Amino acid sequence: MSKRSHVLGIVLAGGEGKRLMPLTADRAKPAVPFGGSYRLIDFVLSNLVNGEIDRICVLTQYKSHSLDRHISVTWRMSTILGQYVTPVPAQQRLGPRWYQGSADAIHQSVNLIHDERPDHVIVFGADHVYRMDPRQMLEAHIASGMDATVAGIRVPREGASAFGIIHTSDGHKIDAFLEKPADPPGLPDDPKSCFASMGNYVFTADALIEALRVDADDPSSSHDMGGNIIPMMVAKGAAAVYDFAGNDVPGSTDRDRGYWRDVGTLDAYHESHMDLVSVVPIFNLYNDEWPILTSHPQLPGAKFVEGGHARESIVAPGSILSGCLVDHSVLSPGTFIMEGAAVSRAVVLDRVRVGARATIRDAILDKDVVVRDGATVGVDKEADRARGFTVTAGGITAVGKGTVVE
Ligand code: ADQ
Repeated sequence: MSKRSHVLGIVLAGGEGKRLMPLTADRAKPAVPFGGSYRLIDFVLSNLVNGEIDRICVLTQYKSHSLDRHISVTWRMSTILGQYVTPVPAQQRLGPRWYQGSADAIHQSVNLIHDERPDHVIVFGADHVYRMDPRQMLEAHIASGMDATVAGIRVPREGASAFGIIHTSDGHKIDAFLEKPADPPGLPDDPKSCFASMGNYVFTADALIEALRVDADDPSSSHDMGGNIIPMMVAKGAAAVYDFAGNDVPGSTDRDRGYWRDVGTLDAYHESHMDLVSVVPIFNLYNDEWPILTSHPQLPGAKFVEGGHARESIVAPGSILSGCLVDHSVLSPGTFIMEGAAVSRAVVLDRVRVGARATIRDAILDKDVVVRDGATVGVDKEADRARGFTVTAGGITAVGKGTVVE
């Protein structure tokens, strides 16, 4: 058996994604569309599959219908070759309850690890936009001899309380791990930055199984990977950090090497779309040495008529831009925009209709939104709120699926 068959990939895809409402009103966060043609989960699955990790269980839970369908349709691999990507819904194997936290999700699915008998288990989150070669982290883990390795990245201290914060004095062994501390300590060499956990882990399989068992018996635990399992392993002196800055993905540009975004909020979601459309993109989707994979709908190419044009934008197939101007925007498949409409800094999901002379600015329009002729979104934030749209702290207006904007 080849070495890679001893690794099992587990993708945690059961998060609710409350802060992405209304995009997560009826789909799980990892199923949220991204970048015109993708779903968020395509990034982690592409990283694993490009890195030859090809036995992958995706643990799903909330509103998982569109996620399950996407995984089954897009990512089903060859069982003959022993490759698979399987959605595993919450099974209530250990009683009539849903998963409590991410560690409980793995514990309830521990039979998958027993069945596969891997030496190592790679546990990655499903909510991030990035490229990463997991083999490089796996090699570092094996070389360290530790039970667990946590991927870490420097992030600005402001906002770092959303993350697990890693303290290491030798750049290798984790001395302390604080899950989402209110006031995260800065780094000695850069007080304005923190070393954050990316929520991506590599475990020695036996050590993970044992830690999950101990955690399951602890009534005071919230059964969370970042909150409980990693701190338990750190306390044993058995956890190392893997510095993401050293991960070298084939075909990366100087600009996008080390790019990683947690798109957990609407502002972060909008901002990371803007990273795609700049002339020299901060995140480059056009890297064919490490492709971001998905299935594309059977649609004709985008069409531009009556002087309709787009600049610094991604326009997905099946779209028609008629006599309008689209600027710094990402349009998903089947977007129709009519004469005289102006769309700027917008993220538009599938099959949206924007009527003649409408104005869309700093906005996210979910699937099947219809903007009537002459209507506006994002121009008057008070009016947006009054109409029941979500307006973020960063001034982005989000309009929920199927809304008709008069
Ligand atoms: P969060 O992302 O806030 O922090 P969590 O909500 O547990 O942690 O989500 C982690 C991953 O697990 C996500 O992909 C989510 O979809 C999934 N998930 C959550 N609950 C689940 C459940 N019950 N069943 C299955 N999957 C579930 C984590 C770490 C931090 C780290 C950040 C980085 O805890 O330490 O800094 O990720 O974004």
